[in-house]
Amino acid sequence: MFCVQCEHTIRTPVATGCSYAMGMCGKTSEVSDLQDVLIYLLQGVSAYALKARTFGIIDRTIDAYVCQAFFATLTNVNFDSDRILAFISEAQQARASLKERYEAACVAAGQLPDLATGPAAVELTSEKAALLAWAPTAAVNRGAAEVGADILGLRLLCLYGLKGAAAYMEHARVLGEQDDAIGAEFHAIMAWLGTDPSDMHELLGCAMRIGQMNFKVMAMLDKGETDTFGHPEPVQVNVKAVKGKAILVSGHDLHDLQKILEQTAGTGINVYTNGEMLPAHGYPELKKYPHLVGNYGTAWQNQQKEFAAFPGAIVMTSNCIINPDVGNYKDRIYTRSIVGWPGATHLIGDDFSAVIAKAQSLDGFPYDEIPAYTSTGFARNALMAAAPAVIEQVKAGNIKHFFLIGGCDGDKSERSYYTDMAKAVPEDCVILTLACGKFRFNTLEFGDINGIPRFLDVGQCNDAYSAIQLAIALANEFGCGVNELPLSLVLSWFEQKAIVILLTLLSLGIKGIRVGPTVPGFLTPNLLAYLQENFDLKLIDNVEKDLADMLAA
Ligand code: SF4
Ligand code: SF3
Repeated sequence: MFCVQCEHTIRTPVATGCSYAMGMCGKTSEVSDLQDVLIYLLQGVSAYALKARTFGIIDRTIDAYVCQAFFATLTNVNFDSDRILAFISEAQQARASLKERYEAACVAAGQLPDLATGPAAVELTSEKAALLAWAPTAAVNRGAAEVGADILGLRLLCLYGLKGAAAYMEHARVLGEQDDAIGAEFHAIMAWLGTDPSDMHELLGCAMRIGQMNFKVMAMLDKGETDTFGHPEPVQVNVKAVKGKAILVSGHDLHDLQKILEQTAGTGINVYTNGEMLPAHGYPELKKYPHLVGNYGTAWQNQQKEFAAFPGAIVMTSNCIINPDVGNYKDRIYTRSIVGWPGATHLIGDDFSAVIAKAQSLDGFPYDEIPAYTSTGFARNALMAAAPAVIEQVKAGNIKHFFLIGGCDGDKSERSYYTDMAKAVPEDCVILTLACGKFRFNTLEFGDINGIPRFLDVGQCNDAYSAIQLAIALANEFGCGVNELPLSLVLSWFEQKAIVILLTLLSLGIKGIRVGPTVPGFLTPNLLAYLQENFDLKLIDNVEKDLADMLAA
């Protein structure tokens, strides 16, 4: 196995990357190798999806499938080799189906089909042992010795960024949003990466192209969420337990939460959000359910302790799942969509009766805890509504600076930087946040500046789209560029959704972003130097120094 896609990757003085029997996340070498084969085959599916498009043949089911299967290979999503094997089989069928239609169209047009090579041509069995024996050919670091670490690093930057975008495409599709132009762009990039490109400039261009594509994907997802559930509104969310039977819903998929709320109405079961599901409380079509009682727990790395203590059923709608055997709750955690853990019940379709029955059979919370609150719901519309008042306060000199402190959480001790930074932000500054990194500071008291809250939770990681919209609106109002605003971005990364958001921000020309807690393992010193030179990308240092630098800028 070789995997270097997340911040947890194994780093030794001699090598970086998880390359032994198991990754730091608990992904076995078997699952990792099968995921490599899957990605390789998906690149072949994309190659044929692209060729088929030249004849106007678009298969939206296959377009969706490629993103779903690719999403299954993100960090902390699917640890079940049987499920990855099933994706591999489907990839082979999808590629064969597109190939057949493409070749038939070529015959009809009197053309010779293009010669298929690499991932488009490889013929594999569906037998696990044979796939595992062949997997080194598909390894994500294939050819590293010939091309060198910089080119490999760029290939991985593109592959992992595209993976993040595929995840958001799937989140949007679940809400009825699919765009054929974005699909074509996705397949073009995916197929091109399957050709093992080795031109530095083309790869750098590809990384920016992925960032730009993902901006459109985030806009599409924003549309799906707001069309379906309304625009988020600022709301206080109880983070303490309420007496009664309970279901906990984690991950990013609001559609699943809605179905669970519908099906639990009138049952007496209370529904809680966890992790990236917290912003759901702001959406009118979700917050209208009185039995959506609050948020339980914090970010993914605390799951084994928090889920073990949760006296109800748990649903994982997307990333991040970690080993439920630690904490002994595998019999009451349910996976959805692309998520998988061997032995955990996987639910297909919109029927959550098994989850409800499980919650009914468990004790639930024995008493009400004294409520405590966090806030969320400051997405695009709420921010825009507040913009005139914010601008007034900026012009009056009452708001001096904006900080976007957000991104993924994780368990490295260096991540206390983000809590310390939030605490150190001066009282005349506003903090925007998003994604699961916010749990480090979202129950602190930040107060307000003449009625404007100093702490604004924009939403999930993909709601970076809302933060970008606010930045553009402020820049327009002040007649400057986004880089000239008194706005500093301090981001934390863990997995591939964060990588694609970073690429999006860079592709929009946003400079001076600080990232941490560590440099991605696939970025070489040369690549880091390139990003520092061209985008003024900075690594987090110490809070005092960074804060002084940001305020001075
Ligand atoms: Fe290692 Fe992260 Fe890959 Fe897991 S996802 S194997 S921790 S690099
Ligand atoms: Fe967190 Fe996994 Fe990335 Fe959507 S839930 S941000 S780490």
